[in-house]
Order: sequence, then structure tokens, then C-alpha cells
Amino acid sequence: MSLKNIFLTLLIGCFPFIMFSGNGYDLWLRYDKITDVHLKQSYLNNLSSVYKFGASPSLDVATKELVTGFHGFFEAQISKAAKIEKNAIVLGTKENLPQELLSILNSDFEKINEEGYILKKVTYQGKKITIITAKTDVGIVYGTFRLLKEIQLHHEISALDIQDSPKIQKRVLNHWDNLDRTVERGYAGFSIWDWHHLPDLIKTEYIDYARANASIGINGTVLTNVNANALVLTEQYITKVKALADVFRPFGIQVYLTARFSAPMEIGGLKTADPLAPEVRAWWSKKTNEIYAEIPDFGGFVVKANSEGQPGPRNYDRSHVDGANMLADALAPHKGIVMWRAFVYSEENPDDRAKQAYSEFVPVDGDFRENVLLQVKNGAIDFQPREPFHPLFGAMPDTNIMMEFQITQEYLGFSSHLVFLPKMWEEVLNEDTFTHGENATVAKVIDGSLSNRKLTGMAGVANIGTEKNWTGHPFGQANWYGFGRLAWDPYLDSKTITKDWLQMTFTNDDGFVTPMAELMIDSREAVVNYMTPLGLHHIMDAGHHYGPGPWIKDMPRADWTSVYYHKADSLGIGFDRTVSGSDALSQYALQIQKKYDSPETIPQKYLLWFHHLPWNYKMENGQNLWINLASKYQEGVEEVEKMNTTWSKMKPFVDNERFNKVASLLKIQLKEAKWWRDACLLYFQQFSKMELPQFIPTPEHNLEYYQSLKSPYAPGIKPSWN
Ligand code: BDP
Repeated sequence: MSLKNIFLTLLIGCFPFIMFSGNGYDLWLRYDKITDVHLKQSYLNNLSSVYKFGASPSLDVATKELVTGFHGFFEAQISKAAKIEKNAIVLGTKENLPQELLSILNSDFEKINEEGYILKKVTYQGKKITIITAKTDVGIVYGTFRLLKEIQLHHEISALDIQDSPKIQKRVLNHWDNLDRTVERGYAGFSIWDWHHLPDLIKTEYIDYARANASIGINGTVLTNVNANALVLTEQYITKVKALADVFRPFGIQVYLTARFSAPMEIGGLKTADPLAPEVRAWWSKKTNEIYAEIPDFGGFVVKANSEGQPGPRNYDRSHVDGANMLADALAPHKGIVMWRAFVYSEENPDDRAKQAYSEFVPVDGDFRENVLLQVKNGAIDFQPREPFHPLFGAMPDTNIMMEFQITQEYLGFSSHLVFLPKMWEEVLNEDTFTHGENATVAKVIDGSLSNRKLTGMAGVANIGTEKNWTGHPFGQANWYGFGRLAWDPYLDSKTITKDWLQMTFTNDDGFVTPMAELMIDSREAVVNYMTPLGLHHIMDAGHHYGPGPWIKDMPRADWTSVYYHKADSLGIGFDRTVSGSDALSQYALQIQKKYDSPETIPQKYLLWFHHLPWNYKMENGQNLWINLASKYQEGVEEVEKMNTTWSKMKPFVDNERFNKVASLLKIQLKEAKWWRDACLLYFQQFSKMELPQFIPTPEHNLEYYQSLKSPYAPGIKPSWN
């Protein structure tokens, strides 16, 4: 063989590895080869062939995934048998199973809901088989991914006995994607929806996106930005949406659209969008009928109304209830739903922004239709590195309340910083709202159990784009993954999520998984510390929100500035939200009010969220506030240093491409953690007039330098917003 041929053979041989191993495209669905011969044999002993009872596109999806998995794990073909063989995997929904199997599984079916699944080793006609069954098609898909996951985690499968069901009904990604393919707050390239080529071009990415979502139980996708464009509701675009819906259906994923409230005027030629005007109601009703004629399982609408310049019912002196119910009535005949966003604050309202959503919505508790979900961000300001839970959770027992998390890291270092968000979401979900009885956690509000709600949901603002690895930062994938897991089970602990994800995405080697799980868990507190410790919030640069900007003032609205939130002055720092200040604290239950009212008893992580305190205020550890603030910033930086060291030891476990990318990104993160620390401390020092403590290295630059830094082309924002 000539040298050239040897080179080509090597290149082609390596190609699949280069394509699928190192670039991260295959996410957590890598199905890496099982090299341990005993383990491999034990699996093969349990997986002779696949047999299906019944037929459906979802069963085809499940079978195909098994084939893919089998090929990856064992470099072999799994046979699709015409009859049930010994050690077969048997798929089929309840209605298609023979009586003999049904009677074995009777009590298992009692344990699952409509989307749940059963994965069980049983004996049927004298043969041991692995059954994957469910009440609906999509349950089979979920069960199949679960079986594959058990193998990815190298778990024993010879005595499987698993029943699992989602605890939340609507588990949706919100894409803030525009029709021109820019993504608002998107840091992973452009929108994956190639609107121009739809409906004719169906990209492989659409299918792989659906596989990834189904593997973690996500069952809905809102294709368009909350700052909506009415054009997506025109016939031309509905055809494109239908093409995507057709791809997603077998994976159990419904599509939703954002509805621009003024659409009846913009694309319907009406003179008003007043929700009580008969012609407006008729227009929406006709529009929804048109959509459902094309997409019979269309999910419904998400609406951002009367917020940050978006049109809404308030333009016509109508309430949010009038607006939401009007759309709900149009959708109800088709079983569609409205996700009405509670992210509402008005430039005309001088009240603390943190209070406005509660003041707007609590008085109308119980007035929304049954097919309306009120979509509430985890905190009352805006997806900050740390916020106390939103006071609306628990305060509207007669309304369907859903959670909105932000997976894309708008305020947490874009796709440059490694921050494991499920740790933060877990903190919010576990908080006790003290509203109805014992242990009234946010998770119980969200899964409906606290006040017996029939419609439940969790939304995550997606971090997905056209980057080869979908999310830009290889560890951004963990946040997508973790969102799905928590939407399925909001009681899950984030440690389990890290471990599963690390094993599926990198390796099962404990030398990697244990230190990296710890790194991921700690990464959340690190970002809080180097950006906004002790309850500080919203002090990033304006517009694009990248990097520190505690000096930001003079914006079109006071509540878009940093000085509004930190209120640093010669007397101290922090936002007084007690009764002597904005009194936002009064929106929480009495138990919380009592505890948070005093700076002595409030958890220190929320200190400056609720209190304005003197720089020399003495804290728990005996040191003053200034020293504590500085030491938190320093801790944050040191944690990122530690993350760099840990990762540098992971080279033996990771392919070069991902290893190098993460190593470079961690260096950026360290540089920027120092930037945050130095810029913020130098800025606040002007007011504290105290020396920087010894443990803070001398800042590389002066304050003027940090203030002069500009990022005019930071990603994720319309240039006009900058
Ligand atoms: C803010 C984002 C803005 C979104 C808004 C929202 O900066 O781009 O439109 O949230 O959630 O955090 O509507």
C-alpha cells in the first residue's frame, strides 16, 4: 500500500470517531462501545432480538434507537424477529399486549400514568424476555431510552423491574428563535430551524434534536421567540411548522408557537386586537382552526404580553385574564393550552420591579380558564445567578402555575462559562413556600400536588443552536439534559443528574466521574460568588448582559440599570425590600417574612437582596460586610482555579477535541471571574472607602479601564438593543 493510501485508510477509519466522538454532536446518546468482555456478554445474553406487538411510528422510533444503541455498544446488528425468541426485547402498548402478559403486568400498570413506562424482565411462554410497555406509544419510546441508559451506565439488566412516570405534564423547551434565525440570548450559533428551506428540507438535526429530547422526556417545543413575530401564524409558515411537527410527533413532542397579541391587526387586517371585541375573538378562533387542520396535535400558544414593549390586553384597558382566556377559548375545542407569561413589569409602574408580577396576578387567582398555565420565572427579577424563589409560587392556589427556567446562560457567562444549572434549579424547587400546610415546596406547586391542579408544566429557555455540539460549551449540554430530568421529576437531586450525564457523555470511569461531578455541583456557587455574591443581582453590563457593569445607570428605565439594584452609597449596599424599603418581603408567607426581616436571621445568600446594610456591618463570622463581600468574590475566583486544575487531570479520560475546548473555555472563565471580582470591588470601593483586603491580589487595571470595556458585538442580542 502506498503511503498515500495508508494515510487515506487511516483517515477514513478515523472519520466516524472524528465526526461523532470528539465534536459532541451526539450529546449524551453516544452509546460507546462496551469493552469489558464479561459485561458485554452479560448484556448480549439478555438482548437476543427485538419483537413488536402492534405497529406505530413511535414503535419504529424505539426499534431504530435500539438498533443504533446495539451497534454502538456491541458493534453488532440486533435482529428484528418475527416471533418472540428467548431473551428478546419485546415492545408493545397495553392495548396490544396478549392477555398472558397483561395479567403478569397488571399491578405494574397501576403504578404508571399515561406517559409512564414499565421495563421488566418476565417469563412469557416459558421464555425470559425484557418487556418495554406503556399505556401510550410515547411511553414505549421513553422506556426504550431508559433501557439504553441502563446499559450506558453499565447497570445490570438481567432482573429489570422499573416503573417510571413523569410528574409534570408539559415539559417544554422555549426557543427564543427569530424567523431570521438569530436567537435572542442564544450563544450557540443560529437557530436550528431553517425556516427558509422548510417544509421541503428536513434536516437530520431535527431528528437528532427530537431523539435527545425524547431521551429525557421533553414533550413540547415552543419554536419561536417570546418577543414574537406574527408572521409565523400565516399560512406560509404554518406549513413549515407542520413539517417540524410531523418529524417530532413519533417522539411524543408537540409543537407550540408564540402568539403576538397584535397579530389580528398585523396579519389579519383588523383595526383592533382588543380581546373582548367579537371580530378579534373570531379571528383567533379561525386562526387556531387553521393551525389544527394542519397540525392536529398542536400544543398551543405562549404569550408575552404587556412586558418590555410587547403588545397585550392592557393596550385596550383589558386585563391579562381577558387576554389569556380569549386565546384559551379559541384553543379549548382542540385541547390546546395557553402558557401566559407572568414576566410582566411596566415602565409606568414606579414600584419595585420584584413586586410587580405578584401585584398584577394574585388578585386574579382563580379567574383563568382551565387550559391556561401561568408561566412564572424562578425568581422575581430575571434569571439571575441567584434569586429567592418567585413569591407567586404558592400564592395562587386556584391557578395552574408552571415554572420557567433559563437554560441559556444569559446572566451566567453565556456559553463561555461552565455552570451546572440544575444545582440552582434544585435549590428553587426545594424551597418551602410555607403556603399550604407542611413542606409546601415550589416543586409541589409545580407538580400540582399542593393545591390539586390538573394541568402542570415546566419550561426551559433553550441553549441550543447550530454549533456542532448544539450548545457551544460542551458542558452546556448538561443543562439541557438536567432540565429534562427535572421536568420529569422535580424532586430529583442534582448530583444524580451530574453523574448520569457525565457517564453517558464522557466515560463510566470513576476517576473521571467523581471529581467532575463535584466540579459541576460546585460550579454554581462559584458563579454566584464571582458575579453576584450575598444577594447582589442585576449588576452586569447593559443590553447584552455580558461581564460586570455595576456602574450602569442612565438607561431608558431605572429598573434596567445596575445602580437601581445594588444601591451602593456611602452608607452601604443592598436593596431594602423590608417594610422600611419596597416591602417586597410582604409578598412571602409570614414564616419567611419573619426570618428574612432581620439581617441577623436571613440566610446570608439573600442578605443584600432584602437589606441595605452599612459597609462595616458585622456579619456572622465577625468580619464586616466589605471584607465578606471581597472574600466571596475571591472564593469564586479560587473555585474556578480549582476547576481548571481538576480538568487538567482529566486528559486521560477525554478525547482531544473536547478536552482542549473545555480547557480553553475554563481559562476564559478564570480570566473573566477575575474581571468580575476586580471590576466590582474597585467600583464598590468608591463607596465603602475601605482598603481591599490582603487576600485580594492587586487588580491588574484601574476602574476606568474596566468601565471602558465594550462588547458591541456580543452574541445573542439584536444590535438595536445595544
Ligand atoms: C430577559 C431577556 C430578554 C427577554 C426577557 C423575557 O433579557 O431578552 O425577552 O427576559 O423573558 O431576561 O421576556
